[in-house]
Amino acid sequence: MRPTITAFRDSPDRGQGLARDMPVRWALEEVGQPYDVRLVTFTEMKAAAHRGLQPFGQIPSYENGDLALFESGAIVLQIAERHGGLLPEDTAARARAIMWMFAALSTIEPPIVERDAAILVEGNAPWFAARQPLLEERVRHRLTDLSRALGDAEWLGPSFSAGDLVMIGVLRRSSGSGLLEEHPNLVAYVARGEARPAFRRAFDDQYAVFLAAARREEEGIN
Ligand code: GTB
Repeated sequence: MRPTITAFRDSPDRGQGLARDMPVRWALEEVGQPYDVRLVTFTEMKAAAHRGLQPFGQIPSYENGDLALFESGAIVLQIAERHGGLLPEDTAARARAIMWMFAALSTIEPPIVERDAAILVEGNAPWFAARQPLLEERVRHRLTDLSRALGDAEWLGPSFSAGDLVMIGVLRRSSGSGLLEEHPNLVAYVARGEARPAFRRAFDDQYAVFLAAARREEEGIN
């Protein structure tokens, strides 16, 4: 059975691989599972048919036979549990890899997203300049602790796992902000993830979607 995922037809990240179909694509590539992608417009995402799969009208969703899932973290976990290679066999090591997936999504990502959102939507607000250092400090605090936890290790556990895949996906959102760059070990960690052939294949596939969208834009086609 070949799973189908959904992704933006016109991604606002313009090919940077920051939308959340990216960790799902990457996980599928890591385990060698071919998949189909259904591209959706913003209008389609908010329609009842898509909300039947993703109640919040967002991407990604995942369908495989009778199973339909949303939430990129849950989808990556499902892929990792269904196939070998992304979670250790040892029970305790497996639990720790899953713990890092949660840490990425519930401890590291929220301050990163909050800062990004403020830059995007509050840039002209009178409180923006006063609030920005606070938001930056929250990100810095988390990245400093993560940097210490990673230390000189290659990955968060004994070998690359779904925990690293999700964590690197989250950290990529901070690349170029100057905050990630305060921690050379995190920059190198992200680069190691990005150098994996499975990451490259996933990135190139989502980039091809961006190129098609850019071509349509150039030709004035919706
Ligand atoms: N918790 C959910 C998950 O992990 O699956 C969150 C899903 C989600 O945020 N999806 C976003 C979405 O569908 C796209 S990825 N948004 C449309 C909406 O809510 O109406 C988030 C995202 C969007 C854009 C960029 N970017 O431009 O850089 C990066 C990430």
